[in-house]
Amino acid sequence: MKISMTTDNQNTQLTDGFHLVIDALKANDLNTIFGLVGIPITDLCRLAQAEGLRFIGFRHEQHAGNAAAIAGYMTQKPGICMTVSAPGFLNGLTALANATVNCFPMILISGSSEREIVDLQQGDYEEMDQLNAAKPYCKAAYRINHIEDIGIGFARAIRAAVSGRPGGVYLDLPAQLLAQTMPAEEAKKTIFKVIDPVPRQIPAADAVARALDVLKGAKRPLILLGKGAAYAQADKEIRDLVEKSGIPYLPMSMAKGLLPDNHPQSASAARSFVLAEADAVLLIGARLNWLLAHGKGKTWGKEPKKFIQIDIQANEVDSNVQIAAPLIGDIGSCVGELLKGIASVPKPSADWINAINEKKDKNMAKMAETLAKEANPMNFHGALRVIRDVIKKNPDVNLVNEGANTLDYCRAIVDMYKPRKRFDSGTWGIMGIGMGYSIGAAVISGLPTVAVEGDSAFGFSGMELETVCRYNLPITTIVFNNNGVYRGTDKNPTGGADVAPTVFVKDARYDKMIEAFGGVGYYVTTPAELEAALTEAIAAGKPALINAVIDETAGTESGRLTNLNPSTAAAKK
Ligand code: ADP
Ligand code: TZD
Repeated sequence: MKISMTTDNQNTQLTDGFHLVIDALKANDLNTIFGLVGIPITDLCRLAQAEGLRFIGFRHEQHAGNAAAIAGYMTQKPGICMTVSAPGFLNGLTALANATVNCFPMILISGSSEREIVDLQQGDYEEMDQLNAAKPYCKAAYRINHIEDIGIGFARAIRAAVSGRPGGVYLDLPAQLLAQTMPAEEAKKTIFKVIDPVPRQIPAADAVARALDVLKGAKRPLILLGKGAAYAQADKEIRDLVEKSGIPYLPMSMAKGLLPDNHPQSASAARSFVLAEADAVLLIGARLNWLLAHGKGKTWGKEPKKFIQIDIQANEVDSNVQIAAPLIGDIGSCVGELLKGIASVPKPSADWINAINEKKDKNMAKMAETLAKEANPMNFHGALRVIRDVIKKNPDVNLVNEGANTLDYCRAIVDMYKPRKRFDSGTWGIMGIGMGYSIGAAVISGLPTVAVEGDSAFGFSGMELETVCRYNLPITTIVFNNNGVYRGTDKNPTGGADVAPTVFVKDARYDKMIEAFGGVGYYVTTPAELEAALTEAIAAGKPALINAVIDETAGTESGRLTNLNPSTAAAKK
């Protein structure tokens, strides 16, 4: 602990809130802060850097928050985002809410104004009741009012973020707290490392037996891996369970690569078939939300399914349909227990496996044909074919992905080979995670990162290119430029001067944006040019942006989610 001052009339050495906040972070190995400075946290950020923490400064708090969230997902430690009061806090709150919805652990730490003035609404600089504003959008929200509570306050925030179902935590630091002082020796005793912040949660033996019974009775079993399974870092246990059981599996988007996508048991290429035909489904860290059609309806076929659900959150069970065998605990422990009994489960029948393989072969041949077509101008498939090939040669690359068509096609076409390498719009289908997730992933892993971005999606966080360049991060952003949201062809039906709601400036030169900050820009119009640029950019390990010109007629409205658009009678005319 750094001693900051002494009192006048005695020799007691004092410390202050600034130092103790840094000490609490350091004691818990929270060594990276993603943030944006201003009153009252500027000195806190300076001091953090001086004390050896890494401070990554952003241009907008939402992206700092997204970087913290993805850092949390990658490390199982809460990612730290630091902001100023009211507007800075609110900018960060979107990221905190998104982290919570996605079950990523993070702590949003915001400075706040004078409580007395805020509570009487007397009009302080950046006045806001942040604690109450945060509460509905995160897992827990705390304020530390007294310097001697800083250690405990951080312990509560850390535990709330990472234990049980991970999520976002808000921590309010009033400006006054930072300036409070106390004797340094006493202060030392208040700061500590949280013991066992993610305790193992072992499932009950009868629940394990019930799950095994469902598997034993299944004729057409399926394993569904969600991003909870990727988060859990139980990679070996999960792989063993899949391989020893012989059960085909489907990875959800961010679980791609948990087992390599070219694994023979992957049923990705027969997704619709297995969801409709399976009679028993083992969910591992995946919720039956909209991304899985709520576990019912046409997607899930005619026959009723028996679900086994492994999750840490007991009340997730039965959220949409009845779960035959809930298995509550941490994924590592639950899968470990299932493994002990898996030898007693008969292998899936040859009929089931053959039917899946037949479907896979057919669908893969069809996809190969589509991908092989040389469309001019370049379309999504042509561009993604070469990205798929480059990622295959560089399996350590982190892949960030958002957009509509850009997201849906990329998820389907680009294979992943290692766990926790794919980061995307996730549970909310949010746009704007691109640069934040890329910066977080690159900073945490030190590895090359490629962001595959729709041109609309990119716009939400585009200014963070400056951040990418400032920290000289190995991030290559590929903008799929089709001149608009979904596509660039809509017309204003009135013939007026304003373009249609979905349309952008034609042939915008996003590649010039990164040049303004010293990065390398590429302008490509063919798959061959894209492949060359991407290969070069990854090898260089420096900030780059590839403006990939895509046929503006190629996209469909909302990508694969066209059916979620409410339609008006007028639109049907
Ligand atoms: P996907 O979008 O990939 O389907 P979801 O985000 O819907 O995945 O589901 C993730 C689930 O994983 C959540 O219900 C969460 O509670 C659960 N989860 C996260 N970490 C763990 C863990 N360590 N052990 C058990 N369950 C976990
Ligand atoms: N705002 C936020 C925060 N999230 C959203 N999901 C949207 C708006 C709505 N939206 C989508 O769902 S996808 C998308 C928007 C604006 C962008 C699609 O256009 P794109 O991708 O250029 O990024 P494609 O590949 O051209 O379709």
